Amino acid sequence: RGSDRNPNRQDNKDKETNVQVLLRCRPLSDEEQRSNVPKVVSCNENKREVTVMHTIANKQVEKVFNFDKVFGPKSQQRSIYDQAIAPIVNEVLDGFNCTVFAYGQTGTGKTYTMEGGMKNKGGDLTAEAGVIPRAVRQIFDILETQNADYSMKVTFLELYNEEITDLLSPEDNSTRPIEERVKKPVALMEDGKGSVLLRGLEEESVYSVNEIYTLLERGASKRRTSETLLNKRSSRSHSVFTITVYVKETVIGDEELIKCGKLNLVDLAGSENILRSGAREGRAREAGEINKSLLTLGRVINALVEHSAHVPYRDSKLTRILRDSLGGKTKTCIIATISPSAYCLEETLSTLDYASRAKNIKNKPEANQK
Ligand code: ADP
Ligand code: ZZD
Repeated sequence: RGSDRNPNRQDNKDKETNVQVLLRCRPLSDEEQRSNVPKVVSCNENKREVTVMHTIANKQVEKVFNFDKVFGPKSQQRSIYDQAIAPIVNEVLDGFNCTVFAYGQTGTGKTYTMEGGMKNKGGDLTAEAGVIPRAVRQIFDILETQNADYSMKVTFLELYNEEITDLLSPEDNSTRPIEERVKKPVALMEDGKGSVLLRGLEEESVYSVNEIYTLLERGASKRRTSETLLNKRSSRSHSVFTITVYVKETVIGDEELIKCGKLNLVDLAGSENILRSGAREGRAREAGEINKSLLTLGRVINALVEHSAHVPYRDSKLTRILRDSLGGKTKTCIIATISPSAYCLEETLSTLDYASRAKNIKNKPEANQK
């Protein structure tokens, strides 16, 4: 039970770093522009400030939020990556574990930010490519330039209704009905040293960018298959792409050291699922609508921010898998995504509050040793 205690309480204050929280506001879509949807959000990137205009009892009220970085509706995939994510990837290659979460209402650009739009032809990145393909590219570029002796493994999973699906497991060919094909449950277990183990999850060793892109394609296609089976699955599921890099270091003498760093890239379920699941218990629970992992993530954040003695990591699969990213030794960044539309006001304010609270989480990043 001792392991459920908040590790952040007293010691090692000097090594603590706050979780970095970035805010990205998407542009109005063409259709929203055509129908003159009113905007209530304005972003000031230089002041790292987001202002939301709303009306309370016929009075115009402005609410201002500050973040570590703010990316307005015109921000490009490349600039977010270069400014916010590239430094994180460098840390991974220095032997740190790092996690990037995308949090926000469905339709605000979580998947666009983490994965991006269309696939690129022939391995070149398009302007639409998101964090995952760019991170993969940067990792290979750096290791190749350094002429490093390295190896790499990737996993890609989806968590839906507290069930883990392996997005990389080889498709067993169409002899079985489609609903049986996508199922291959992965078990979450403890390894005895306090870390979790995902039994049955395919860990693919990869040697080139194109090899990873082929795996991403497999993952994206498996996800599409399961989406057609379960209506709206994507907005209710979390996906976690993990890349682990091992770099061989030759040290003075002939001792061999292996530096290991892990990067988790997490596309969370739509945040509107929390509000809804709180409101409709009972029937919603049976329908699998209560997003236990998303609810628990919020509770874990609250417990950490309030320095509670008990942090409920064990209450959901997501928080068990990503425990070290919240109050642990991992460097963590949250990208909160919002829409500028007046019709999303309530959700936008809720996302901004949530993201502001998360700024107060402290981690104690520590490089891995092997
Ligand atoms: P979510 O994953 O949060 O549900 P999506 O990533 O699917 O949202 O984005 C919803 C739609 O908005 C998609 O069509 C996507 O291409 C578009 N979109 C999102 N963010 C941006 C952006 N920053 N610039 C241009 N289009 C965007
Ligand atoms: N967002 C797209 C996938 C989707 O929802 O299908 S974009 C990127 C990260 C993880 C999985 C897929 C991808 C994606 C892609 C698109 C089409 C086929 C395979 C993979 C992608 C985008 C740019 C470069 C590499 C991969």
